Amino acid sequence: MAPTTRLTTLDLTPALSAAVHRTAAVVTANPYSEPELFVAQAKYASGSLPAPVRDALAALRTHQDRVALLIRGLPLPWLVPETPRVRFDFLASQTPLGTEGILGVLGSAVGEIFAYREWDRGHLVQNRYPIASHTEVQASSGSAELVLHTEASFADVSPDHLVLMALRADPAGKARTSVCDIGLALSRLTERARERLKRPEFAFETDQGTHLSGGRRMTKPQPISRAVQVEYAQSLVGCTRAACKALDELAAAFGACAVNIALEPGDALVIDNRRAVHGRTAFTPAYDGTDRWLQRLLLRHPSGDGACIVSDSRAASYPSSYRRTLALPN
Ligand SMILES: O=C(O)CCC(=O)C(=O)O
Ligand SMILES: [Fe+2]
Repeated sequence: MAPTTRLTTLDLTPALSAAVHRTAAVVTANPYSEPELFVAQAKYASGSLPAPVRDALAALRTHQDRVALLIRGLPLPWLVPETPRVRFDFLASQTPLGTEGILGVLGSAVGEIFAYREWDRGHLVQNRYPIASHTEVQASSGSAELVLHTEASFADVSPDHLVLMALRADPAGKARTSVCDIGLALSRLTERARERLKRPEFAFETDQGTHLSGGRRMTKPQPISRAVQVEYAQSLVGCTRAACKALDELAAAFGACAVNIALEPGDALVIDNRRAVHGRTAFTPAYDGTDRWLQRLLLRHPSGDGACIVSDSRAASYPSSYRRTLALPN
């Protein structure tokens, strides 16, 4: 059987979980309204994370053969409120749940926290749960299969890592987060397909596209595989027949090598976005306050400019129907 993606797991003992709780308690700033202060506090506090947690996060950052780390047993509040039914940034007030500091300290041990201004009104912590009008959309607020992708593929600034922390699991147990080691998948391809992925022959189909290929409007064709990183989304289209074939081979290799994880409350999955693709299986939300709820944090290498809110350079090329459904700003 083909090897599958290797996931490192760190199960926190009650003592370690309590130590993470004490570390995160230093982060008192509201990430939804005081982003700079939140980042500064999280960075300062992360230095006090217990050694096993700090070491596991550092190993993910530096070891080329590790693409994802699952930390289990994080300290969640006793009471998580009902899962909202509308976008978090549309709620009358964005009161922190008390879990944001945990994400902040874990994330700061891996990279620099940032968010996109066009998404969630620039919230540094993104609350993701199913929303009825997004059912079929390729977004983490949808519930149809969320196909494999690297986060923010082909954006000028894309995350080096991301953290997905579960506040509430899918009560029906169907939703699973998929992760696949890109290097492992590439090693299964023919040399011809691997070489083809380095050519600028891959684009997204969109009515806002500036390029035409086979009569279709597309974004500017790009290589999937670059010197230091691979960027991918299952919705990419090949602009030549050979490119389509290479994409098919890659999708099959991802399918063979991916692992699926049912995130439980208190689990945080830290993913290396340069070395792994991720997605989510389909599930059936109830929209009754009990649905699955994740909080997400995006991280990048120290940027030098210190900005924690950046622009999503892809925003103008999203299909108009996608922008309408997700109510993205113009
Ligand atoms: O819901 C999940 O498990 C994954 C969602 C996702 O891809 C994301 O939030 O970036
Ligand atoms: Fe994602």
